[in-house]
Amino acid sequence: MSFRYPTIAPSQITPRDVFLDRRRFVQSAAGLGAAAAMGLPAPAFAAAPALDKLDAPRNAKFSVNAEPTTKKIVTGYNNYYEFGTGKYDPAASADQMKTRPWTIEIGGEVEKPMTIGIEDILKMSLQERVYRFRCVEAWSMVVPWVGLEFNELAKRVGPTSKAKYVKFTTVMQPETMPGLRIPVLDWPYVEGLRIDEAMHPLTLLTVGAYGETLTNQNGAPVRIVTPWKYGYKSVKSIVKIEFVEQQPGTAWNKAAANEYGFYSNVNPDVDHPRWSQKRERLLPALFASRQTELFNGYADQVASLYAGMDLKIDH
Ligand SMILES: Nc1nc2c(c(=O)[nH]1)N[C@H]1C(S)=C(S)[C@@H](COP(=O)(O)O)O[C@H]1N2
Ligand SMILES: [Mo]
Repeated sequence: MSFRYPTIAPSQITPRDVFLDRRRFVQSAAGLGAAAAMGLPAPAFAAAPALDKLDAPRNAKFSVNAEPTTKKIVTGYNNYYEFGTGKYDPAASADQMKTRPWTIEIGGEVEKPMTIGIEDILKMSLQERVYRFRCVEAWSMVVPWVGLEFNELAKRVGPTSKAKYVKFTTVMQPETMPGLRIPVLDWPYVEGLRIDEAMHPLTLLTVGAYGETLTNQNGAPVRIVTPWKYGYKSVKSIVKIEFVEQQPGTAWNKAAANEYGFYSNVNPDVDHPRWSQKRERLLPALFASRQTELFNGYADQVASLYAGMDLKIDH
């Protein structure tokens, strides 16, 4: 197996370096066509396609009125532990991930199990939504995601009355994901939502951002975004979706149940055992000067899902 490591220590890479590196990569990828024409073998990094344009109308009803965080930050400062635990590791080393061909296997408690290719998902009714996005580590961003309501895909398979939860699984590519060798999480990365959360119109099956297809570090080619929950619920690079009867074990809950509950709704009154959730650092701000909002500001839309639940216990 050939693992690829960044040649510079991740701690030395600044967001600016990452940005310049990406540009260099896109430029060299443009040269690949010429190499192929001359019958030369494509270099290893040919696996990472250049980003495609993905124009989709903005859905104002489901967009916040806030200035998006720069693309440079959103594509340069990430959590994607399959590529390392550092915030700059994914941008530095995710270029090798293979995102074509790509299919999602959908099954479990459904009428019509199916396997759908990414090309078919890209043909569905895409829209842009500017969402607040909040990591449990108390930083936040505003991102113009492109995708479709997850419930539109779910309707195609017809969940049965036994489907109480949805389980999402990330791809395992040991040859491109050096982080899989480190047992920091129980791989593959698995996340789950209760069926009504998954079917909620805010839950976005996401294929792009900033008018382009997703970068690998942001979870190409397809991921979930649930804007009222901490970021780790937004599982990346999905290859399997299962409708299940029991609450699935999830990556972070299995790693530390007292720190990461199943629901993981953004809540200023439920601190992480090791830090407060009262405030957040809206990037690029250096200080946590913004007040955390209950359900990340989406209470009007999602609070009713949790009526009768004690949010301090079911956190
Ligand atoms: N497969 C996978 N999905 C993942 C993660 C991960 O490590 N692996 N990290 C999660 C966390 S903690 C966050 S905050 C978001 C980050 O998404 P972004 O890098 O697009 O901002 O992805 C989530 N999805
Ligand atoms: Mo996160």
